[in-house]
Amino acid sequence: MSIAARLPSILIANRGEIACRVIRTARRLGLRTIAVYSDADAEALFVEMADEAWHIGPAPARESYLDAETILAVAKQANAACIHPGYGFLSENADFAEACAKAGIVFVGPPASAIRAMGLKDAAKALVEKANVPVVPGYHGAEQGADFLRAEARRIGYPVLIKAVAGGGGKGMKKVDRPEDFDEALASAQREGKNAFGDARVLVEKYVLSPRHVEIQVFGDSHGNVVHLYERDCSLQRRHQKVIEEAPAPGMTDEVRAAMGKAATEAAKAVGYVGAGTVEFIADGREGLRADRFYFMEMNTRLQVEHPVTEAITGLDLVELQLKVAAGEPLGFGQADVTATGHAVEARLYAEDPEKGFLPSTGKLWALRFPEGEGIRIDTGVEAGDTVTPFYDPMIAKVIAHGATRDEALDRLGAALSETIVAGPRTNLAFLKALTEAEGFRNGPFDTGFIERNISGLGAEPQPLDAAAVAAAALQLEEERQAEGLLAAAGRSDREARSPWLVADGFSLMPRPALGLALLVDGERVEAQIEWHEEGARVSLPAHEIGEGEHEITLAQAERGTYLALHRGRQTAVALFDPFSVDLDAAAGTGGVIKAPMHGKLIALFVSAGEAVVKGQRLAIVEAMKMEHVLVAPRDGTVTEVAGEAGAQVAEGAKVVVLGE
Ligand code: MV4
Repeated sequence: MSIAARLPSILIANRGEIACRVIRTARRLGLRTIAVYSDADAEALFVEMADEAWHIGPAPARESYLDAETILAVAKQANAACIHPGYGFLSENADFAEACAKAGIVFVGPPASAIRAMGLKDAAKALVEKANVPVVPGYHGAEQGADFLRAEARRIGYPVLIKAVAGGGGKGMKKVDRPEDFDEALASAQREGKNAFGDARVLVEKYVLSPRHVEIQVFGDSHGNVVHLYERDCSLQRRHQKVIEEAPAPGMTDEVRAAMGKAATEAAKAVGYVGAGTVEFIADGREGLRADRFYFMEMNTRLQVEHPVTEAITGLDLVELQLKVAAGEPLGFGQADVTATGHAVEARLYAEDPEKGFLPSTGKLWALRFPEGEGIRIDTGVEAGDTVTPFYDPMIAKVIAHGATRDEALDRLGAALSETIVAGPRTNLAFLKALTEAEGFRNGPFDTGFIERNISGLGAEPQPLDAAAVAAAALQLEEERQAEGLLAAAGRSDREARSPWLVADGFSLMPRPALGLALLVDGERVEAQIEWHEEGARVSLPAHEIGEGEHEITLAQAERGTYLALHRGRQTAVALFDPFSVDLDAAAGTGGVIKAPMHGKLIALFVSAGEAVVKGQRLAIVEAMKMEHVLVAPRDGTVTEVAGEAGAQVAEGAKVVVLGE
C-alpha cells in the first residue's frame, strides 16, 4: 500500500524552508499538503506552495506556530491525516504529539514517550548509560553541597565542567581548570541556573578537550528496526549555533563509525524510538576520532536543519522515510544496505551582520539569487521581494554542496556562495566564504572553538569602507542623474532619453569637467570625484584606494535613490546625499530620523520631546498589515521631535521620531 493511500493529506505545522522542504516530498508522494501561517507569513513561499493554507494567528510564534490547540483544530477541520512538525516550534513537544494521537491524527515523529524520555537531559543520560552508551565521566546526582561536589571534581580530575541541570545552549556552563577556582565557578553556575531556568542544581563532568560535535542520524520504524545513516560533523559553531555541517565527519574511520553507530542505535532502542532522530556525541578531538573517546550528549527527537548533508551522501529522502514510517510501513532496508558516496557540506546563510557582532538584520530582500550547479542544492523559504522579519529565525537559506571528496564539496560550496546574491538585509555570506577557505578548517584539526579563535581572520569585525563598491554605485547614480537631467532639460520621452547620445559615458562628444559627488554610504557622508577619460569614467574617494576590480560587483536597487552594491559577499548601501532631505540618512538606520517602516498605524509612542534615550530603547510601535514593528533608538541621544500621536495613521517612510545628539 502506498504512503498516500494510508496518509492522503499532511498538515505542516511549521514555516519557511522546512515547510517548503516537507511539501516538496509530500507532493511528490501524492499527499494533499496543508499549510498553516501567521499574519507575517500570509504571502510566504510555503503558503503559495501548499495545496491549501489556513491562517492561525498573529506573527509572534507563541500565538501562531506554538499554538498547539489552534493547529490541532485546523488539522481536524482540514481533515489532515498527519502532521509534520518540522524542527523547532512543536517538534519536540510530547504533549502535542500525544494530543495528535488522541485526535486520531498521525504525528510524523517519535512516540510522545520517546520525546519525554530524551527531553530530561539527566534522566536521558542515566537511561542510555544503562544501555551501554558511553557518557562523560562525572557526577549527575542529587547531592548538591559545595564540599561534596568539590570532592567529586577532584575524583573526576581537572579540568571539569560544571553544568546547570536545566541548562542548554551553553548557559550555566563553567569550565574549571584548577581546584582553587572550583567554589567560585560553582556559585556562578548555580546563580545562572537559578536565574535562567529557576533551577540551581548542577552536574559536574570531566571537561572533554578539543571537543568535536559529531552526531549520528538514526531511523526507527514501528516494527522494531533501527538503523543509522552515518554521522554529521557540526563542530563549526558560534555561540552554540551551527554554522557549517558536513558528512562524513573528517577523520572518521569504519571502526569509530561502527562504535558510534551502535551507541546511537542502542540509545534509540532504549526509548522505543520510531522515525528520524539524531544522537549527539561530544568527541575528544585531540588525537583524531577514537572509539573510546566519544560520549553521549543528548538526542534530538526530530528532523534536523542539517539533514540534507545526510541525504546527499546516502541518496535517501529523509522526509519520505519519515512518512513511510509514519504510515506504519517497515523501513525496508537494513544497516548493511546503507552506503555513502562522496562528501557533503551545508552552510547556513543568515540575515545577520558578522561585522557588528552577528546582530540579526531584517528588511526587504531587494534581490535574491542562488546558483545552480553540479552537486549544489539550495533549501530556502524566501524569494526576492519577501521580507526578513524579526519574528522568526533569520535563516535565509541552506546552501548544500556534494562532491566526490571533501575538497571538491568545499570548493563547490565556496563557488556557490560567491555566486549567491542577497541584497537588503546584511548577511554572513562573506563569513561563510572565508570559512570554506580557512586553512584550519580545510586541513584540520578543528574543534568547536575554531570560529571563536579565528573570528577576526574570518572577517567578522568592522571592515573599512568598500571603495570599489562605492565607486560602482556612484557611477550608476551619476549616470541616472545625467539621464534624468537630460530628460528634464529636453522634455523628451523616456525612450529617447535612453538613446546612446544622451547617456553619460566615456564617449560623450564634449570633454566633461570632473564632478564632485556627495554620497551617503551606509549612513555616512562620503565625497566622491568622477573624472571622464578616453577609456571611460574614473571614480576616486579621498583616503581610499580603489583596487583593480577582480571580483564582480552587483548593484541592486533598493528604495528610490539607494543602490546596494554587493561585492565579495559584503553589501554597501549608497545614495546621493541630499542636504534638503532630513530623511536620507535614516535609510541606513544611523541618522536621527526614525521612520515608519510601512504604511500603518502608530499604536504606541514611548517617548516625548526632550527625553534622553539609549541605544536599543523602544521608541514607538507601528502596526502594519496586522504586524507590530517596534522602532528602537539606533544610538544614544535626545528626542528632539515626536511626529504625531498614538492612534495616528502613518505613511511608509513617514517621520515618527527625531533623535538629536
Ligand atoms: C561539554 C564540553 C566539554 N566537556 N561537556 C555545549 C552545549 C552543551 N549541549 C554541551 N556543550 C559542551 N559540553 C563536556 N563534558 C564542551 C561543550 C561545548 C560544545 C559542545 C558541542 C558543540 C559546541 C560546543 C561549544 C562549546 C562547548
